Amino acid sequence: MSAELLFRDDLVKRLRDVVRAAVLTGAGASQESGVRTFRDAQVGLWAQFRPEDLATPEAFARNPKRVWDWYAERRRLLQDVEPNPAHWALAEMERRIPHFTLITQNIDGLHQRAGSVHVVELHGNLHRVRCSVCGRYAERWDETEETPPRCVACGGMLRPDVVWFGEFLPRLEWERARSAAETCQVFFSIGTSGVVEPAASLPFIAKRQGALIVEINLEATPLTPSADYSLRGKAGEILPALVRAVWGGEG
Ligand code: BV8
Ligand code: ZN
Repeated sequence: MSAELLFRDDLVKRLRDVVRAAVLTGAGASQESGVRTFRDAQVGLWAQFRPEDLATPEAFARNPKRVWDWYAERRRLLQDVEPNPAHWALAEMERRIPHFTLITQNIDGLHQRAGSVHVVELHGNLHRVRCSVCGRYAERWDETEETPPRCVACGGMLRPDVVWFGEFLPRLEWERARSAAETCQVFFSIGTSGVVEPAASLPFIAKRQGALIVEINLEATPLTPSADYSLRGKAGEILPALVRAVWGGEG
């Protein structure tokens, strides 16, 4: 761990007084847990595909087995994965800030495993599936030789309960995310390249109503020029240090 990170006094003071905060996380928040980000090239069997070519309804219609097997592989890889200090620090922030909404683009469920309670999963959850015909949800299903497995209610093919490119976001989640962006005093954008819409527009909605924008990311993004503070580095190092600087105790 490098020397204790120093934060601008005005940032620390603003955060100490904050009552309403919203956070948007992307794949970079899970990267230190060992979960590949979308910017990382696909590896092994999947090297010949781009996520955008697998995470679409067309890909599933064309080759449901290949898409199901890709998500099954990502689910299997998650079995050996633990939340990292970024997830723990965000769970601590939720306990410290009276009105705190954590919006995530990630589908790995790691925020909940680290103790975050109010999590808005904009793009769904890899551990949940639903029937592609009757829409019935399932948290458990029988793995069969044939993949994708079939719905017990109607025999339709099961699919991951995630939002694919070209699909609408779940309305309730989007409404909760947008409302948090519209009412927060501080908006954090953490570990996201800020490319995918409509999630990428959330920090700009917050900025328009006067929220303070804090970005934590390894690289510059389209949001960087608009951020009040752009903290360049690893979320798993910056967030715990920030929590300690603002609230003391275990970050
Ligand atoms: C929709 C679930 C309405 C699936 C995902 C043309 C122009 C503009 C928009 C569009 C367009 N064509 C289509 C669109 C819309 C499209 C879109 O935005 N496309 C992009 C590619 C241009 N959006 C949609 O389709 C959305 N739906 O618009 O509905 C509609 C309906 C019908 C027709 C038209 C419109 C649905 C989008 C949801 C897609 N599903 N995930 C799955 O996971 O398999 S998106 C998926 O990719 C993630 O959820 C995430 O959102 C995105 C990846 O982004 P990031 O999370 O940011 O990850 P990334 O790797 O990119 O970046 C990581 C960052 O972290 C990097 O900057 C890195 O430097 C940093 N980092 C790395 N390590 C660390 C770190 N930072 C800190 N610490 C570290 N340790
Ligand atoms: Zn069904």
